[in-house]
Amino acid sequence: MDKRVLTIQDISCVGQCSLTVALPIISACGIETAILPSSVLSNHTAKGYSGWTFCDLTDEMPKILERWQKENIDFSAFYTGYVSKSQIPHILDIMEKTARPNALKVVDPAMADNGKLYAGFDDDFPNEMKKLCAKADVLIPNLTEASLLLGVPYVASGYDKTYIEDLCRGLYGLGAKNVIITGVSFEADKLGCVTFNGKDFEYYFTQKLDVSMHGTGDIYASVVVGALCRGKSLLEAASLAADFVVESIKNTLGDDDHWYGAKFEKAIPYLVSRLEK
Ligand code: PXL
Repeated sequence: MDKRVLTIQDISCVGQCSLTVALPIISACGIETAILPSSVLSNHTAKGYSGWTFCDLTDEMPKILERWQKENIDFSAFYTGYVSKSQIPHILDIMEKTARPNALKVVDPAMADNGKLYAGFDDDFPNEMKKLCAKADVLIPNLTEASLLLGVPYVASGYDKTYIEDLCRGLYGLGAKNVIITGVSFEADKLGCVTFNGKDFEYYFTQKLDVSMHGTGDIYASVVVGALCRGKSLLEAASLAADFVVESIKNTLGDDDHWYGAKFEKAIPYLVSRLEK
């Protein structure tokens, strides 16, 4: 039977993040992708737009689950992103009731960046998110999310390997079987990630481009999901995702009209060719 991923995150109608990124990327990896929208927003809530609409879809979750159970619909992998606090118990229920044997659970605790929670998330959100992280086969936080989950101060730069590896151990201690922390940088011109499986740490770095683009965390996690479903190892998936984000950013640089996200679409042929290798 072919694999089928369920991804649970918001639809930001415009802005190249969450489902408008996950669906095309995982599909381009050759994997059937089902969606459960957690909310519908006119656009993302990050810097640039002056406001947004927000429609919460929590109440739909148990109704959709009930239908899926009647239809015997099940999934070989789950990938969760931007969700609200009240949805976490529903998501745990959905994972429990619709998982095929050995289903993969990838959790991006999408809630914060650059030292701050996203607009609309309260200070208690990381505590609730920990419950989802505890079930993750692969947990993919950025440095801000890692420090919020562990209740330790966020350090923007100047940290060392001990700091990063302690974060990994802490996240593993929450229950996640594997951890990928993104946005790790020890040298001014290099940016990358670390993977930890409870035993070994592995690092992968790319050139650091001097820009921060919205949605790159979602692009990264989507490639990890697609690559893992294609049988790649954790480090292969983590490094392909990093390279794909760099390609997407390079396609966007210099276009001042395109401030709201990264042009990942133009890098899809690169992704597909790397997956064939
Ligand atoms: O990329 C994470 C994300 C997802 N969805 C919405 C967001 C953000 C980040 O700001 O605003 C609606």
